[in-house]
Amino acid sequence: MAFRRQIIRATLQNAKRNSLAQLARAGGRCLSTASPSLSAATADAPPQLPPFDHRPKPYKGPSAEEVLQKRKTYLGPSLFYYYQKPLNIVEGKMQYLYDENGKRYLDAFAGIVTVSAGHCHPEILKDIVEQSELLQHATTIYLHHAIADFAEGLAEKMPGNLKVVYFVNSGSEANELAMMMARLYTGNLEMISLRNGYHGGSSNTIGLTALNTWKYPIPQGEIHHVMNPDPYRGIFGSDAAGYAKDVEDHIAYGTSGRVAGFIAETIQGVGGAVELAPGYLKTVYDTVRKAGGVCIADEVQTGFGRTGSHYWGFETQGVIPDIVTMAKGIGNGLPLGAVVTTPEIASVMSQKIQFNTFGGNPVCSAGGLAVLRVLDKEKRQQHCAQVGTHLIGRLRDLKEKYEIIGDVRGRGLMVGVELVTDRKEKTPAKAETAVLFEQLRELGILVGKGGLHGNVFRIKPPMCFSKDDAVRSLKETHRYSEEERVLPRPASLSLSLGILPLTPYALFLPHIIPPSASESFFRSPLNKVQQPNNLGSDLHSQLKELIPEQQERLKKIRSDYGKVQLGNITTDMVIGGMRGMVGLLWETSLLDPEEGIRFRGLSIPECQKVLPAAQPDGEPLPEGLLWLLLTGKVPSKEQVNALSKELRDRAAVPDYAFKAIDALPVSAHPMTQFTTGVMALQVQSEFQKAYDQGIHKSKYWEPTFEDSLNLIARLPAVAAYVYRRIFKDGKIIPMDDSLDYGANFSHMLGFDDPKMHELMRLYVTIHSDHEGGNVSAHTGHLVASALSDPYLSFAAALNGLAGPLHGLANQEVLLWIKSVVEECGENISKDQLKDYVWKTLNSGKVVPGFGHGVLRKTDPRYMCQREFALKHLPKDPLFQLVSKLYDVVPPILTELGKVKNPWPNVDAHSGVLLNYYGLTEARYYTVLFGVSRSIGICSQLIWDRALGLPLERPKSVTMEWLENHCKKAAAA
Ligand code: NMX
Repeated sequence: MAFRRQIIRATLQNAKRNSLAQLARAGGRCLSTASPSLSAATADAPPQLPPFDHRPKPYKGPSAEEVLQKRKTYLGPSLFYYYQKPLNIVEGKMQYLYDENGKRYLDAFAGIVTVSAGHCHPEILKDIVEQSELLQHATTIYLHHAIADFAEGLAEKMPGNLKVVYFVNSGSEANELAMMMARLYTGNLEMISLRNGYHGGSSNTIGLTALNTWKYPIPQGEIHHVMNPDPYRGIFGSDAAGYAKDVEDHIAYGTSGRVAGFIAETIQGVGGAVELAPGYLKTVYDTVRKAGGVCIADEVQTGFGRTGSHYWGFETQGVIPDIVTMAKGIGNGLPLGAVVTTPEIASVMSQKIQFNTFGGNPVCSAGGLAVLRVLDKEKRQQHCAQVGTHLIGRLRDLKEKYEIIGDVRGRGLMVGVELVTDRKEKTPAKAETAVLFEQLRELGILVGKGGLHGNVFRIKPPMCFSKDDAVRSLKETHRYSEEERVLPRPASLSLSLGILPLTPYALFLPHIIPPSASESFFRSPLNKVQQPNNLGSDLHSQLKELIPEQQERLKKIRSDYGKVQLGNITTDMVIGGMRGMVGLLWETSLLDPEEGIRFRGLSIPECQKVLPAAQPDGEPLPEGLLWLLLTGKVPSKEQVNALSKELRDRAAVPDYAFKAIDALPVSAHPMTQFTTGVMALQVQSEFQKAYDQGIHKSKYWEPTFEDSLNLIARLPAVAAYVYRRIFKDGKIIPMDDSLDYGANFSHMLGFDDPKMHELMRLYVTIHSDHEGGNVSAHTGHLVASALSDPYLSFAAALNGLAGPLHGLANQEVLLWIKSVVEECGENISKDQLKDYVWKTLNSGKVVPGFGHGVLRKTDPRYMCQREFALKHLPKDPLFQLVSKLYDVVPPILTELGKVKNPWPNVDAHSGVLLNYYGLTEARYYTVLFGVSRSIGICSQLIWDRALGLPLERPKSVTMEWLENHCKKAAAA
């Protein structure tokens, strides 16, 4: 509450300051009684826009408010607008825009990088008007010179054999067509695009786009998103080789080996002006072509000289694509797009009729040709180089001065300025960006915003933007920085003034983010989970704040959508283990068949990036993941450290739990011993105690929280006891108070190699949760729904985990691999391996570690373990064998014809890593899995209680019932 009050106070102060400053400007008066920052603002009169010889026409149309109302009534709710108070732009001239009151704005975003030559450029207008007066439309079923002239003009601008032009109406359409060409030409289906790329929002191109804020949950097609070669945020920095290798690996492991094509922007537009690591496209184009694919350059934003150094963006990477797509700047505002390719690729399109009603219509073609001519005549490419170099240089100077500027990048007039709250962690300064964005508008400067977090200013003005304009926009940014309204000089100063935490981000955000997208924005992982975490420093108080709003949310979903159908249940589903049936609420994670698991919206690589680690660039700490699963927020390092300590403080295991284990024969399976220990811990259940004392149901979550944290804290000691009892003569190693959860677990097991500590952190993190339908999670949830306490529920879950088709596969894989080595030696050839796989299958067994009930791609948990192995044990013979299996097994399983996912799952890799560091006893592995799983199952259990989820009780039917029902349905 106090925080909200602070936000409102800060907003009001800002608003007051702004309006006073405006008053002062309007009246030219000096407000001598103003606050120090206000007097600074007024004394230093704002620099004016450079003089410009144009008078806007008097505007007689409806007001901004009326337009907005009409838009809301008659246009789709997904339309969004910039600024808290949307701008009614009614006229444009070159690099300037005018609002309904005749106020002039410097346009540094060009109608989203579309107005290339300048708003209403007279020469272009003249050609458009002349053509419109003669003929607007007839289509290509008749001849017209405009389309042919324009195609010729465009082809002349292209290098190599890129000579055949197709005209369409937009960038999305261009990319649709390019993708279709790639598939038809190569005969392959799978496309590769870059994460953080944007290629359109139509139902096919949405699959190519790789920014969740723009993607509706519809089928995305055969598309793979590879690592973004982002020099600022990417894990390999500017080293293109690492990212290029990812493409090679992705083709080798994630596709059939043959692909249709690869598409990339050369400077990502919507993604925040991210320039690809130098040399990247060269290597990747080679790789893709070797895999049978074609290379597509998306020049929708980078083309036509905007980058300054070159006419086309791809030329900055020294490559010639097979297909080039373009739109936006090509028409200077006309709805126009094009695809240019080689005659050979184009020939595949002639097998059917390919036609576009408006593509290349006379008006657009005349306008497009005029754009080409004007850009050349006015030497706009050279101009972009000069002005852009100056602008980027000056912005880099600012970066030296202001901590908050994390990165200045781009080329020519395609510039990005990324704001971060701290340079080391590169935490997106979303709130600060939003505030500065509003204030720049107040000053008459319109920039764009981009990047997944909306923390990158996109400066991509009409190409006639002058040096004066550049200076002016810099001055404003700088002046406001100096006034400490938004960007106080060193960021630490702003923190000490308390300004950054007070930014009215929450108040601005809904106006900046698309209203319909805003929901997905709030759900979108990095935006949501990285919001400042101001709720309190411990988990319990965070939950206390979060629970009421989530209870309300669930209530609303039920009342608003309670009757909405989520799919049809078929007989197949009833008999087939309920596959594909949506029937459980599970908040902590969601599994996408193609993409793998997301923890509270974050993929595994994203978690590796944003969750606090014990070492620089190290693996995430499982405590951080627990925090994330419980609160939906990424914790700070301090919060994670506090949680580590809290778990250590809760970790004492009562002696009778060990005695219960000791009552079993040492030969009992480790999972049996482990579950026995967990059952013994139940004696201390706080939930059971509170229930016996008649606790009110609204308070159930609190003792559940206590039990869950105690259980998670105590499991490593119980699990380590089982290990040491069975395999190390019962010599117990006590906990080390200086270590975090994962490292301590490794230590108590007897492994103190720092790399094993890292492995354990990774292992626990990735095994923690896998949405709710898997056997262990589902069992825990089901048992808990009867109000069994967390110990009873989790013990039940462990019993499910101990099945060979589920968690026991952890042990089965290594035992199977060892049996391969025993029979055929370590240097087994692929042919021998194939024979061994067939032998396993023919003996009626499954190949452990391959296949999945939901996933339809290689498990990302497998991939991150593979990356760990490549980093730390690339030469290990068993790892080499696992790699070989990746080549050998999937084709065989595919050949069986019934396996839905022939690719490896998490279990295919974990044993080899553990074995390498000395944890060789495969029979024990599922216990490690069990410890990890407690984090996900208990987190959800706390929410089950907080949300008051009911007893789970699906309807079952008999075969007779099914027969009767289906017969009746068929007759009807
Ligand atoms: N080896 C041989 N046959 C397989 C395999 C495999 N790895 N995977 C699936 N099949 C068979 C499966 O047994 C079934 O055959 P049938 O119709 O004769 O009963 C058929 O292919 C169709 O199965 P799917 O629908 O593809 O898979 P399902 O959802 O039934 O099962 C698993 C998923 C994971 C149980 C299955 O793939 C499997 O048994 N894999 C090996 C064991 C394993 O690695 N388990 C760990 C899972 C880890 N994880 O879930 O993350």
